[in-house]
Amino acid sequence: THSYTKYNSWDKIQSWIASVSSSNPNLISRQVIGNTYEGRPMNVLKLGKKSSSTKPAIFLDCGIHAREWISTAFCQWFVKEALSTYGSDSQMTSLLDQMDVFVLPVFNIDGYDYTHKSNRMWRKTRSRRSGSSCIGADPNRNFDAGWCSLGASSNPCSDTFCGYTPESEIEVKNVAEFIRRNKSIMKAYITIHSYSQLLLFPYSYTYELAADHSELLKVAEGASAALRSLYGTRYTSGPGAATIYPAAGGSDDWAYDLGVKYSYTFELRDTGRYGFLLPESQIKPTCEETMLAVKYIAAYVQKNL
Ligand code: 0X9
Ligand code: ZN
Ligand code: ZN
Repeated sequence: THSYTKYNSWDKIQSWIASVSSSNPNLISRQVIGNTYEGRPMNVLKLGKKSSSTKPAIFLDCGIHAREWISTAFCQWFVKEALSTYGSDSQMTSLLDQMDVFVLPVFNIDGYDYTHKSNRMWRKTRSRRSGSSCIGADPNRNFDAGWCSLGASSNPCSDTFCGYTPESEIEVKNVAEFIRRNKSIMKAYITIHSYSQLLLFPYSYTYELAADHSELLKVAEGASAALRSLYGTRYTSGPGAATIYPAAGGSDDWAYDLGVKYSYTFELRDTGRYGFLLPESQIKPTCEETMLAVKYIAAYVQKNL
């Protein structure tokens, strides 16, 4: 059975998606944005008070990389907290009254399922192409943002394989199409990864600073301070290229260049002791502190609509 403090299998997450999305029709609905390579439906949950007019929105995704299980746990936590604190937490209430939050609980479902059944350290998608026996591409190298120019590999066997063309991975195409279709309402893009305790923003495909660099940095530092206030967990903020490494084709850079100004990549706990194998006992504290950072960004976006 599904638990917010465990790493749930895809099957459990899938039935959770069905039940949570029918639990409160005034606050949550779901839509399928396409299927994965292996045919699994990609559900996006829309959180927000039902309204007759179209609301500005935030897009949040988890599980771009298969082995980063704490990421996937966070999206489930976010949905739970949104539903359970709407009406009592003034910030969540005001956020969901004014905006919609689109949550993609697992971006790379095929890969995630594979990490549960075969190889815990799998990162990429599970797509195949004739001519190579190697499987999958790195979804966070497959977006159309300086594609495959830097920090990505054109070798299909590499863990950072950029794919055969931008958006060659159907999961990337489905998300990109959804965000393009909803471009006029998308005010923020937040993507959750692990690990290293970083809050990154564009760019990663170049060392050049983004036009909105100082504002993005200011908001990231505010969000990191909010996160740290709970348990003292320290995060470093900065542009991807200079803060972690240069790497082209990422979703954050792509969303930013599309016009979604507040574009952030979280790298959750820890700093390497457990790495991708973060114990389940850390799910709750990690998610609770991360909520504060995500809510900080959301509040800033809301205030500046
Ligand atoms: O390399 C990545 O895709 C991310 N780190 S991870 O360890 N989770 O794989 C960092 C992504 C930063 N943003 C871009 N490179 N665009
Ligand atoms: Zn990642
Ligand atoms: Zn809570």
